[in-house]
Order: sequence, then C-alpha cells, then structure tokens
Amino acid sequence: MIWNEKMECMSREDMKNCQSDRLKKLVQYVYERSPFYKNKLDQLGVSPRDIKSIEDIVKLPFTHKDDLRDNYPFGAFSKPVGQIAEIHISSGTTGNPTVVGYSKSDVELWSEVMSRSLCCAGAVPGDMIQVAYGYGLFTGGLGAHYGALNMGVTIIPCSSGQTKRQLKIMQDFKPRILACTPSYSLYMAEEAKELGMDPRDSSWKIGVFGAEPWSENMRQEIEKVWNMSATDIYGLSEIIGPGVAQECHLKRGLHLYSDVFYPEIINEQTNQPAKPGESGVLAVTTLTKEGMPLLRYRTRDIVSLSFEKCACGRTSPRISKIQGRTDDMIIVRGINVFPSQIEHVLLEIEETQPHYQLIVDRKPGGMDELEILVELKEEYFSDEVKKLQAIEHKIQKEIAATLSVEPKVHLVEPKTIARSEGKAKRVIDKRNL
Ligand code: DLL
Repeated sequence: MIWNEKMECMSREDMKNCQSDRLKKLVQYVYERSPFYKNKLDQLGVSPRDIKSIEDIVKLPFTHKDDLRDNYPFGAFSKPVGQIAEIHISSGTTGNPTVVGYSKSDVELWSEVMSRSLCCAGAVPGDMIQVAYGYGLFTGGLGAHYGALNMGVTIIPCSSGQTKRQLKIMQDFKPRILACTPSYSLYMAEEAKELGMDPRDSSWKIGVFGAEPWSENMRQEIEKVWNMSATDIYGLSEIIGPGVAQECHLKRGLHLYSDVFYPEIINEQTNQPAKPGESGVLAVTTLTKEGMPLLRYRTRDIVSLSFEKCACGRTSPRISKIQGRTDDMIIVRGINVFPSQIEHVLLEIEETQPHYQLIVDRKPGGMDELEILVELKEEYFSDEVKKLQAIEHKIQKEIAATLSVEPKVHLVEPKTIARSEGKAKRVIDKRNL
C-alpha cells in the first residue's frame, strides 16, 4: 500500500512544478518572518523575487548546525514561541543543544511523512506497532507514534528499555511491527534467547529501524534472528525527526519525500552540487514547514541519490544507506555523541588530563558499548585501587548526566595515550558499520 499515491508517485515534471511553487512561497515566508534568514539572504544580496523555480535553490545560503546553536534557543524559529506546538532537541557538539520547534501543521506533516514511511515498510491500517524508540526530547518515539496514530495502526508506546517487558508485550499482544534502533532489536533477540524464547517465533514481521548507522550484514542478522523483514528509516531532528526517507520492501535505497524535503547532494570540497549519482553531503530544504523551516540544511550525512523509478511504483528519489558523516559524531545506542562533549566533561574534572580516547564496540548481543580511556594527572596517581575507582565512577556519572550514555571509564597512567602530530585519533570505532 502507498500512503499518498499522488505525492509519492508523481511524474518528475509535476514534482518540479510543485517544488518550485513551494520554494517560492517558502523563501517569501522566511524572509518575512525569520530575522535569522532575512539577515542571511540580505547578506548574500538575494531577494525572494530572485527565486522563480526549484533550480534557483542554488542561489540560497546553506544552513549549518552551528547556525541553530548560535541562535539558541528559539532564534531560528519563524513563528513566535506561542504558536509553536512542540519542541524537541538534539545534542550539539558542545554547549547548547539544537532546538527544533514544530507548529501544529508541522506535527501534521510529521504524521503524514511517518504514515508514508510505515506504509512503505509494509504496515497497513489495522496493524499493531510496538514503538521501542525512546519517547521524549528524542524524536524517534513520538515520530513513530504520530505516524501510526494518523494511519489507524494500534500503538503500543513502550519507549526504549525494560527489555523483558518489551518481550512479554510482544508475546501477549502480538504486534506485527517493531520500531526501534537496529542495535536494540539485536539486543532484544539476545535477551529473548536467554529467557528461553525462540526469537524466530516472534509476532514481529516488519522492523522499522534507524537513528544509527547499520550495515547490510546487520540487516541479514536481524532478519534471520527475528524472522522478519528489517527496513531502514532515516531522519534527523532538525528536519522533522524520523520520516525523511524510508525503504520499501525491495530495500534498494530509501524513498525520500521530495515534495516536502528537497534533497541536494553537495560535494564537501567544492561546496557545489555533486555530479549525478556521486556521493556527497545531503542538504535538505523543508519546503512546507512553518515553525522552523530550513533552507539547504547541511545534514553532514554522506549519501548518494538516485532518481530511477522503483519497482514498488514510487517515483520519489532514493538515497543510499547513510555511508558516513563529515564530522566526528558517533552514534551509540541511537544517541548522538560528539567527542568534544566528552572532552568538555573531562576538562572539568580536576584529576584528569585532556588526553583521552573513545573506544566504541558492539557487544555480541548487538548493544553498543562506549569505553573511555583517560590519563590521570601525575599528582593523583595512586596505588590505592579504591581511590582510582572513585575517580572513574565520578567521570562515569558526569558523562552519563551530560550524554545519556553510560560509558565504561578506565584511568590510564600519564603519557600512555598515543600523541599525534596531526589530528588526534580520539575515536576508535570497532563496530563494522
Ligand atoms: O535519529 C531521528 C530518527 C529517529 C531517525 C528514529 C530514524 C529513526 P537525531 O537524533 O537528530 O534524529 O539524529 C540524526 O542520526 O543525521 C544520522 O547521522 C543518524 N541517522 C538517523 N537515521 C539513520 C539511519 C534521529 N537510518 C542523525 N542510518 C542523522 C544511519 C542515521 N544513520
């Protein structure tokens, strides 16, 4: 089933006309309502009158994550806060997080694109979905929730965690759809086996997995262990949350809803549009959002784009699976972590030095583990294990409070972490993503 056949199967020409109309209105809208964009456009000498079709998008400025952080908390909104219906945040590199404001109609748009996504994954009205993405400031839980509500799919809003309870609910309620991070699905399989269950007997037949990178190998593992079809969903808080793009049952790229999220692939070196088919950074323009519309937002995710019509009938462009990022952000259990956030915490701790290394690994069960090696200052070095453990514990708690990820912390002797003459190799990612 295709949720919105008109928009998802539109001819390329009609789509271009639709995008052109929407872009013209959008630029006028932000110029009038957002001092942030008015400034940016004035600085470039671009007026809304210069935008006549979607091709003119290249005249517009890019928007970067730093722009949003510099305008913390509400400076990038195009509506007064009183007209914002919902707020989410995602982590930034250091300091302020990125704040995203949704108007009521943005929440309706989110519901629409998430209904498209769930349908694309194979859900139909009357289905039941177990939402095991976190609810709260993270967009995963509520995004899946709104999409299911909008299309008449029964929701079990479990949020993430409490794995035994998740498994019992699955066994007793028999939902056909599971939405969570791919790594959490593998962790649940491990737990299920430990409890003497055979995951292959589960009621879950379709998985809607995203929020973190995962490989084809991991897909195969999940499909085998749960006896389900595992599909990939992509999105980011700044644009809407989950629901920017989603795989259909054919799993040959993620269908991107380009009537509302206009994609461009940018060559990172030249800052110019990449050649057709070439990989580059995905930049997205939100064509119809009201609360915090964005022009050419640089996601930092590296993908390629294909315009070939898919055998499922959708004509929407498809992005490849995410191939990497242009920054050093790592995603641990679905949570975005910037090494600089950890550095910030370590620098506030008296006993340690700013020499550290982060090691990310995936345990056999599928859960990611973050380990931090950090050098102790000479004067705090001690033979007493208890003293050292107390410091490790303190660091662990501080980092957990800032990042919502609880790392393992190991203090190491001064001058044992390799020094670098160039970029320090802060992160060792042992996961085969
Ligand atoms: O992770 C939104 C989301 C929730 C997507 C649930 C899918 C499912 P943020 O926390 O803002 O939003 O993180 C966005 O996560 O820029 C990517 O680097 C990464 N990411 C999201 N989906 C995928 C995916 C949500 N399917 C950042 N594959 C993005 C790889 C992904 N990376």
